[in-house]
Amino acid sequence: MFCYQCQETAGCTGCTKIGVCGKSPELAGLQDLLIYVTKGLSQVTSKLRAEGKEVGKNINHFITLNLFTTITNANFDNDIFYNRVSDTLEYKNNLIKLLKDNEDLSDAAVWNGATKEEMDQKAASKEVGVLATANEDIRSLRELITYGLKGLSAYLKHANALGYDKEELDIFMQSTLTKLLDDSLSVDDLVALTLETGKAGVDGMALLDTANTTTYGNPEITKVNIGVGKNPGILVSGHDLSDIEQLLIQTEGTGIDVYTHSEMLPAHYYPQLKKYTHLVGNYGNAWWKQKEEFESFHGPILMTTNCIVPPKDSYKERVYTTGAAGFAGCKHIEGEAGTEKDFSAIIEHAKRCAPPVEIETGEIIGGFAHNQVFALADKVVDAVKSGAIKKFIVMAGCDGRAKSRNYYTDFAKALPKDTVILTAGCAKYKYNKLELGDIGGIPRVLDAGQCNDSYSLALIALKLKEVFGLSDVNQLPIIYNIAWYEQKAVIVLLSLLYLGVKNIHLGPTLPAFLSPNVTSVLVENFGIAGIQSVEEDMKLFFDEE
Ligand code: FSO
Ligand code: SF4
Repeated sequence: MFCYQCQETAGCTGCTKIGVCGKSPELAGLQDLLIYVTKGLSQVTSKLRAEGKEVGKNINHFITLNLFTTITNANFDNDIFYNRVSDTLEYKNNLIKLLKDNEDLSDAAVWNGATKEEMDQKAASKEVGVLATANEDIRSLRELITYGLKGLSAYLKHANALGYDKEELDIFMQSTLTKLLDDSLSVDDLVALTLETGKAGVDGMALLDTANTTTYGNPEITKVNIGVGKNPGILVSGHDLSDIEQLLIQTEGTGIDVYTHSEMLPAHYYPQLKKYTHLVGNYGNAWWKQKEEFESFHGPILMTTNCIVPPKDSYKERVYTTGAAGFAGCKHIEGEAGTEKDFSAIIEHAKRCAPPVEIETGEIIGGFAHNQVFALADKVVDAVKSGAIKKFIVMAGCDGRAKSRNYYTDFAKALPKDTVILTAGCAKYKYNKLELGDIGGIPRVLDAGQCNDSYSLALIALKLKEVFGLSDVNQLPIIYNIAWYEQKAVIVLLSLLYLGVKNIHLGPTLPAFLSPNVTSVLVENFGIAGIQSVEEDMKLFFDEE
């Protein structure tokens, strides 16, 4: 196996024996094969479109889900991948029959395998997988784009689940996957395609933002309880708001409480979700602490997306998955995007469980997405003008297991008191319980929501640029110090680059999939940099004053 798609990749170079995430070599091969045949299917859909033929929404959603399923920590169930490869081949073969011209299709589009053995053999062949591209710069850019598309697929899937589609994005995704099979594309072509992927990222996050806010209202300032109640509970993790809504509806009046976990915390900020009185709080922290926290929760846990940590036997039978998430041996709740799911098995399970053990008490505050911040704009602008707020620090992104990530807690603590952190994603758990205080009533940690709500942070920056009459977003007093872990953070990064944001600091380490030459391109054109010690970075960011 060879996988280097996430920040925790072995030795900061690549997982080759087993994934640090728990992914086996067999599973890694199947994920590579799924990406390969999805590129093949995309070549066929792109050719069909070029011939003026329609491609159904079901195919677009299927391709989106294929990509999402291969994101870090989303799905650990080999059988799901055998099935998805097999379904991909079936769709593709049916669509090939509709092509007028089926000459010059790539191996990815013409290969077929009917049995698990054939799939395993193909997965291990030299055509499939990251190392199939020999040139390290071409490989680096192909993977950067692939991971960006994986991140985009997650956001599109959530929008699709709420009935929102934007066909141009599906067309872009599929034509780009096809281009990744094209050996005639140069480094320059792929750099350009990387920025186009960033544009699609902005559009994808905008689509999801519209889907979320139209369906559930605009996030508003909300205090979220981090203690527990006396009833048995169901813990909902991941990012899919339509899943938690359906569960909230189905648990109403049952005496079961619903808690959010990790990236589901922002569900509390939406008027149409916070209205449920049995949505009682947020339990625990970021994804990587789940082994201890799922143990003490006592009730069933619903994983709606990543990040799954392979569960311990002691609580595995309480873990349920749905959507793109999966784990062999855990019950999967079926249901296509946009359909009603039946959560009765989880609800019945919860009734047999003890209430959660309280692991902390108090409240955290959030809900500072664009609409809420715009409502406070006068206050924020006054604070900047009066000098009460000197700088904003965008610390969006992900949390993770690496000890080096304590940097972000220490960094937040060391920040001057006249600074405000803008955050989104699970990175916030490194500092959202520190009680950093407020500046004239504006909390020093403004949480916009999930990682895709980084879109809100970009809108806020653009609004500030407008209010202060600046010509360039980089003239704002904003520092970008982003923590990444998996592929959704990659599309957020590409989106920020597309929006023209410069000098982003990325940590705790730079991606292993960036070759030295590709890193140089990013450094020269965008001023991308890593992080140093907290002390050095404090000097770097604040010493000029
Ligand atoms: Fe975190 Fe996991 Fe939201 Fe990611 S829970 S790490 S970037 O899936 O998507 O922030
Ligand atoms: Fe390794 Fe990350 Fe790939 Fe898992 S997803 S195998 S930890 S690089």
